[in-house]
Amino acid sequence: MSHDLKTGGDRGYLRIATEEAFATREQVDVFLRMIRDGQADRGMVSLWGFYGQSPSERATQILERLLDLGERRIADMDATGIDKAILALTSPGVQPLLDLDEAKGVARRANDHLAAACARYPDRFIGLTAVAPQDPEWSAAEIRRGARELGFKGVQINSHTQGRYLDDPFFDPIFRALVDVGQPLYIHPATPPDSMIGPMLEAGLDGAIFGFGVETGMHLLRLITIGIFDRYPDLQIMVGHMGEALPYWLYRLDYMHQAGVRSKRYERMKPLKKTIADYFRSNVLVTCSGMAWEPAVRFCQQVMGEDRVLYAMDYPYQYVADEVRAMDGMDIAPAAKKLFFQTNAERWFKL
Ligand code: 1DF
Ligand code: MN
Repeated sequence: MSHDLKTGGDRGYLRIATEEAFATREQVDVFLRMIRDGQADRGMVSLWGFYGQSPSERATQILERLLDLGERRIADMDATGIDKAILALTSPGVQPLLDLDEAKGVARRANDHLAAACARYPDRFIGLTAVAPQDPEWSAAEIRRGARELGFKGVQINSHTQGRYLDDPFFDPIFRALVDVGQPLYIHPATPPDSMIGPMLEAGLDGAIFGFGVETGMHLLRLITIGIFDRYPDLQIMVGHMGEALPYWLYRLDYMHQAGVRSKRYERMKPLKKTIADYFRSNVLVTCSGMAWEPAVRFCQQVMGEDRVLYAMDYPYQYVADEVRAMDGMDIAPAAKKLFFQTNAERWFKL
């Protein structure tokens, strides 16, 4: 496979990349300060101790690209045939910040900065709102500002917030705001919290290689099993990396969940209106970020439906032209390919 990658739809579809990251200098500087001051969790030390200050080519190239919301990013999109990028403040956003006012200020300024970039490149950039779930009421207001004033099309939360998960009723104002504005929630990975990271970190498995997926898949499962979609039937939750492994587990998840409910083994595990697999076909969307792998894409299309699997590049963490070519070359019907690259994103983000 060696075809030219062009924007403009020469293959019958536009390519809309749905998990694309940017950073602000202020955000990275706060991470580095927290690492220096001993306020960072082990995951931040591992992740941002690397990307924020390693002299390696990977870290320096990625940091430079994260900080650019201008010509360099557009040139990289042009070079790989990406028509539109759905942009979000990179993980872990502001979620580890201990000072609430600082967290809200960094998130609000990142949102304003992103909105200005989207205004400069209105047919290339689409924004997602960054929030500070440490303050759920403020986050709800920021979700409404993002949707109504900044033109953003969804919200990204980077998994746990200082060890707390979104199934905690504390975070309910965030879900009410999402349903109010009718936008999807993208649950992006973060490194696992200190309570979980130990054996992964020891083996170098805490980050994107594996820990991200374990943490984020578990997070979505916590939400499903608490009944989030019974409470909010119109809510759509997206996850990257081909569903953070959950689609492959669906059979076992449902078997064991139902066995657990029947036996009343866990107080928290209550009957749900639907099976877990059925929620994946009505309320969950997956993207192929970091997983440009045809068998996994087709498996998800088979178990979730072709309208629930979306393209993502994960720029700049995985900026690989040949992965775009591999996805172009998938042996799936032209109509399914257009859904994957273009129409599903237009539909679910209401572009
Ligand atoms: C990495 C990967 C970092 C992804 C990310 O954000 C990220 C990485 C800090 O490779 O360290 O978003 N990713 O989604 O695969
Ligand atoms: Mn990512």
